[in-house]
Amino acid sequence: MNNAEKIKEYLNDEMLDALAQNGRPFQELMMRYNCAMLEIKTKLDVLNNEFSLENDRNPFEAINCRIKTPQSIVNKMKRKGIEITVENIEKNLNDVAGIRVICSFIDDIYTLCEKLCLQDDITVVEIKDYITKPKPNGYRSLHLILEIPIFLSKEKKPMRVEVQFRTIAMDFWASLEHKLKYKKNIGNAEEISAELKQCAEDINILDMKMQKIHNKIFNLS
Ligand code: 0O2
Repeated sequence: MNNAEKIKEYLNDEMLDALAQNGRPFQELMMRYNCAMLEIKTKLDVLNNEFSLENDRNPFEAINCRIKTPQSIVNKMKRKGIEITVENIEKNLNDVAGIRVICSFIDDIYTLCEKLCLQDDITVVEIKDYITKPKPNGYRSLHLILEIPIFLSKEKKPMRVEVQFRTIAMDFWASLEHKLKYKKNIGNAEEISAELKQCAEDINILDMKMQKIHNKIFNLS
């Protein structure tokens, strides 16, 4: 089975023919996203190491990396009404390579974000601060779209990676809310959305209280 056939079998969607017929360019694009994601992940690991040594604690609870699945890429392109080609994926999607950083405290999120954005091989394409300005459903996270060059054997390519920073509590909330988004035929969806929104407010209060207690313990302002 060649690459195009493998992709076609896995994808099982007529809209994916274009990608399947372009098996090799699609694989190359995913390889480039993977390399960019590894570079940013290494930078975050370095910051985590340095911060841990200086402050005697890890600012990150977890770092998770993922490359968007072909099916999820196609769903998003369809949602945005974009023709599905390899070129259009690179041009229009910012979150094919994604890193989620889970922190204990909100202040750590902003400290680490600043340190990452100041690195001179990184270009900050966009910052969406859904912590200061939550989404109407209550979603909170700090999203960065970063561009980083990857050095291949014959060329240097700038690639985009989305980094999402959130607290443990925000992550707990987002994973439950994500289930509501993708579950079909929920009779009481409105009631659940209202409950989730209230939970998001409660979580925010909790995150701020935990930050204050932490600051008191360590005599931080
Ligand atoms: P999935 O299935 O999680 O991958 P834009 O870049 O402005 O065209 P986009 O991509 O929606 O629009 O940007 P945004 O708002 O930064 O969202 C990017 C990702 O953040 C989403 O990817 C989700 O993973 C997450 N996210 C954003 N809003 C919500 C929300 O309300 N609830 C939850 N649980 N997650 C959210 P995808 O591809 O939309 O979804």
